[in-house]
Amino acid sequence: MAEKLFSITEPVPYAGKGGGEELAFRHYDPEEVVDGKTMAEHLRFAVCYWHSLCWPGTDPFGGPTFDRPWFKDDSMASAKAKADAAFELFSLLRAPFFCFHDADVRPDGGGFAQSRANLEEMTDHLGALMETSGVKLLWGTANLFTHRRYQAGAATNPDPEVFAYAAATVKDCLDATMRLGGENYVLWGGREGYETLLNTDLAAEEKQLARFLHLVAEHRHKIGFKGQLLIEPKPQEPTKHQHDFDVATVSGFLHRHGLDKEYKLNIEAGHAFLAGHGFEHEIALAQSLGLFGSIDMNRNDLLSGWDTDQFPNSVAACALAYYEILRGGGFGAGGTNFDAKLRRQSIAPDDLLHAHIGGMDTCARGFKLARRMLADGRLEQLRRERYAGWSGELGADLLAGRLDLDAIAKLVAERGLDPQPKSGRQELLENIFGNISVE
Ligand code: XLS
Ligand code: NI
Ligand code: NI
Repeated sequence: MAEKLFSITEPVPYAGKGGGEELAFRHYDPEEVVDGKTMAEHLRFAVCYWHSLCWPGTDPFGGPTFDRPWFKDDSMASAKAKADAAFELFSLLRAPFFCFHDADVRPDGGGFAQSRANLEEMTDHLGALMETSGVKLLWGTANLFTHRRYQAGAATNPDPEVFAYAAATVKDCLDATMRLGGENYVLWGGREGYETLLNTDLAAEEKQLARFLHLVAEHRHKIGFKGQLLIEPKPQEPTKHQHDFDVATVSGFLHRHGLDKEYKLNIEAGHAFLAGHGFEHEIALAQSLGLFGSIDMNRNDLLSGWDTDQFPNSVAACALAYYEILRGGGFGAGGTNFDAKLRRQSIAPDDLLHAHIGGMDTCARGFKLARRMLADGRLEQLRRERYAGWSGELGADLLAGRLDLDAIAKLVAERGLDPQPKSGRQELLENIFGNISVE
């Protein structure tokens, strides 16, 4: 390694609460065994390549603020230096996984053939780094939104040549993900939406997007990729309306097009908020629809109203999210990806360590709180009691369709039903949540 980027060379230690060191975990001990699995196995943390290694600190008003050695040019040598630094970061953080887009890891070759060759060479390089470090790939994905060819979308572009270019790019990325043993493949339709309905054919775009997703699913079966295919919903930004608006919208789309057995969802905290939902709502809905896959654990600044991609810092918010994940049985192939970036004044490489350590500690505390909420049992008990009537005779008859409207009307009249409202006990439930402590 050419230059020393970080101030430490040994992996971040677990110092426990009150530990003196700054670059140490206080709550996340990757090796701690909880319910028969290590915390690393429960949480399945992933560091994202794009925000941590590629984003230079730009915002809509200002240029780069970060100065990293590999920013000097877009050569293969710089791409390899960036990859080496990436794996140094993953290893220092003891992160079991990482995630990447093609465009994060390879220089743009100026055309399809050269970009593909660059990706292949970088896939070998990443494979070697994974081998020596033991870091695994949570998911790969294709960047179908940065290049100007995608200004009007990829799959939903009015020009079929753009669709074809995007499809060819996804093929290469899925192949690369499989070669690297990726456990998931994500599709985030960054520009699959519109700015104005005046130039948009919604029905045509829906058909195109469905065809695209079928192509990816067919290719996955053809090459025998065993990982999960995931769609990441987001309602807006960069466009004003996105086809993959939220969990409910994507679920409807998948069912309409016979894709519900092929795809699950990667749910991002900030995107849920932009769609007007709580993160835990999106997770719970995906769980109930059998579509839950993985999470991007990055929050928004709720005052600024856009996708600020910040590291999580609320134990309560993380607990509510992990509670829904645990209620559904925990992660399968998914994990906790930090699709999160530093603030643009945090220009020191060590800030990347502080950010992830804080995020991992917060998640670990949230996870432990969620576990205690489940183990405590009162919340689940009160929920069960609230619906208990449905396990009785009337509930069973109604659900099984044994009564039509005439029969129901007759029954209500004959029995003189006069149902009385009951308390939803929200404050009691919130107090129970508030009184269960992390330790
Ligand atoms: C953008 C998305 C993106 C995906 C991967 O808002 O969150 O980063 O996670 O393409
Ligand atoms: Ni996002
Ligand atoms: Ni994301």
